[in-house]
Amino acid sequence: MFKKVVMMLVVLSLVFAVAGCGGGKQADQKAPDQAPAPQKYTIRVAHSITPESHYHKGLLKMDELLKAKSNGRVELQIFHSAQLGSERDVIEGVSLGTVEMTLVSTAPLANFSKKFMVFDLPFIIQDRQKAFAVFDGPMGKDIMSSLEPKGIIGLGFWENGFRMLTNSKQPVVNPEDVKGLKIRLMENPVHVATFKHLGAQPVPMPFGELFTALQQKTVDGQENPLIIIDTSKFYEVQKHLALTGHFYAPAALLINKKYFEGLPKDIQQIILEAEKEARAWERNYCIEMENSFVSKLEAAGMQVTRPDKKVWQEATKPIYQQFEAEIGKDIIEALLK
Ligand code: EAX
Repeated sequence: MFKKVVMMLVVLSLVFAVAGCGGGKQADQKAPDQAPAPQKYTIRVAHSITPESHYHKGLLKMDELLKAKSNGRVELQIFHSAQLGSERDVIEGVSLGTVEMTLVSTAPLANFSKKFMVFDLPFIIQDRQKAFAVFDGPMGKDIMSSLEPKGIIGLGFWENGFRMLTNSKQPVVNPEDVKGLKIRLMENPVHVATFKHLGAQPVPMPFGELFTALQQKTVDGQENPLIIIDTSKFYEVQKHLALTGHFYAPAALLINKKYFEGLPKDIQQIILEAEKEARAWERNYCIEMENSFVSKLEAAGMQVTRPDKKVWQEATKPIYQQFEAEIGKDIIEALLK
């Protein structure tokens, strides 16, 4: 209830902010007999995870780059921890223009463009460097551009990471071990079908509700990259960690199309350059941090298992057939290559 009220207040204040200053732009302060002060641009960007997360650090980097490249004229205002709503809510917000920008997992984007679903297939991405080349190449551009009819420009694919399974009930080694477990998943049809196929009880839920659901045991487990299991303190409420890496979640940095296209060309250019550099920075940050988490999470009390990925890959293969028609065989094959 309290959260809802806070969210409504934030939304209301955003509505006034938009009404007052044209969607994040600030009006010129002209003094007589003086050249007009250069216009400033404050881009509001929302994400779901903590200020300690890779998303937040990457966005802070982008803010720094924007300021440096624009002599302080362009900056980000970052809203973390789902302050502006769930990933689905903020994607809708960017589509409508009530918030300018968001950084989200691509999984909930499947509800806006089915093309993103190809990334959600189990084990389709196992080598992230190859995946980065796909994301930054024609296939990535094509998939991102499928959001344009919704009023969204996809600026780039950042990293969320390889997803690992945690739960409070039992060690997980083989796919059978998830039978009957209530697992929170992102709101994504491929993810839900995968865990249903394995015999788990999938519970799609926004990230903002997850910690409490784990704490109150409304769900037994969840799956997320190690960096999130660590920075969101899931080790406090989950005993077992299985290094499954069953899905790879890219993240997408999205901006409202009308807002972006309404900006002066030089400002657009600065945003594109800063995004590209911040994207590379954030990907590297994730890779550099990655190796430190297993021992850190063990020290925090988690019991870690190392499942055989080949066994899981075999067990989840039928999901490819299940979604082949919807995603397109050619797209799946292109990504597998
Ligand atoms: O995008 O919902 C999730 O589990 C995501 O990994 C998280 O919100 C970051």
